[in-house]
Amino acid sequence: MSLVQRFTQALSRTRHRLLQALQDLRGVSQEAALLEALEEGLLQADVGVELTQELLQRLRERLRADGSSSLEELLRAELRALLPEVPPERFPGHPTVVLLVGVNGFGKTTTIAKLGYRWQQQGKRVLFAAADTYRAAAIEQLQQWAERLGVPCVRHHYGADPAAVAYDAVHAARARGVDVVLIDTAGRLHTKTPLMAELEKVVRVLRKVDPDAPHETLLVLDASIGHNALQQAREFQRHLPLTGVVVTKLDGTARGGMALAVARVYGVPIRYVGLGEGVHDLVPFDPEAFVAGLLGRMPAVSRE
Ligand SMILES: Nc1nc2c(ncn2[C@@H]2O[C@H](COP(=O)(O)OP(=O)(O)OP(=O)(O)O)[C@@H](O)[C@H]2O)c(=O)[nH]1
Ligand SMILES: [Mg+2]
Repeated sequence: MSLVQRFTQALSRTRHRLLQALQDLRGVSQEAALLEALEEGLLQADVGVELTQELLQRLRERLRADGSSSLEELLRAELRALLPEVPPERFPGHPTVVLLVGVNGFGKTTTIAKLGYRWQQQGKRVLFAAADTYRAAAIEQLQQWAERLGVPCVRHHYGADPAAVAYDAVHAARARGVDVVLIDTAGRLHTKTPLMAELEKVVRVLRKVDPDAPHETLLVLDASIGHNALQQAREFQRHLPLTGVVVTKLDGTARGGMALAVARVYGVPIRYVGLGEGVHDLVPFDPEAFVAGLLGRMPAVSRE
């Protein structure tokens, strides 16, 4: 399946919501009615109030300035312009250290398995670090993925300092000639030990081993929570040097429009997208394919 097909499939429910209002308008051709329907659709698809208003404002201006392009063409261009280019994967470290952070249940551990599989397929030697020492069964969950993939997994006991696990993992990786270390972290936001302080310490300790580590800090966001996920995860951005976002569970949700606001909120691009629970279900984010999947073949609407 091509990337466009995968995005088209994953975004079918979101697309349905976005286009429903326009579909209902078939035959109506007043610009105001079209824009109103589009506004409704964007809100339904969880693009968010702020960004929806901004998009509509820009569309109005462009419709005024450009008499020949269709609404669909202008909308495609505006949506595409919201999504920054995705930087290529790079592995500058020895080992390259990738830290995954995010609210609990959003998909960090599963994403580690998927990324581990992806990079293994590219011939890289991968190691997992079980630095979620907090949630019951978190270590076993990562260990199970590691066993399935045949990847070494550095683990301590529950309650251990996550920074110590990260530190040991990088040393073990060096000793074994591993290319990439993927660090799993806890996701709870409200407990006695502040998670952000704990994660900041992980970063500090990693930098003692390699001043450039972590080479990637990926924030994991759950698309099915929709726009709320952006608010819930804002703390991570304040405390950590994010380099990208992974949007999980895009499959099956009708809230995929939230992805459009991600770069705006965090100032970093979406790097990967999760489209299912298996190790194959991760694709690099592709702005063109995303917009193509989001809009599909829009119902024909005339401007006249
Ligand atoms: N459908 C679907 N399910 C996913 C995806 N990514 C993760 N999941 C599921 O979401 C659930 C939570 O995933 P985890 O990887 O355990 O999430 P986590 O962020 O590590 O959670 P904590 O360890 O509790 O902080 C699991 O049941 C996963 O199978 C995805 O892209 N699509
Ligand atoms: Mg986890």
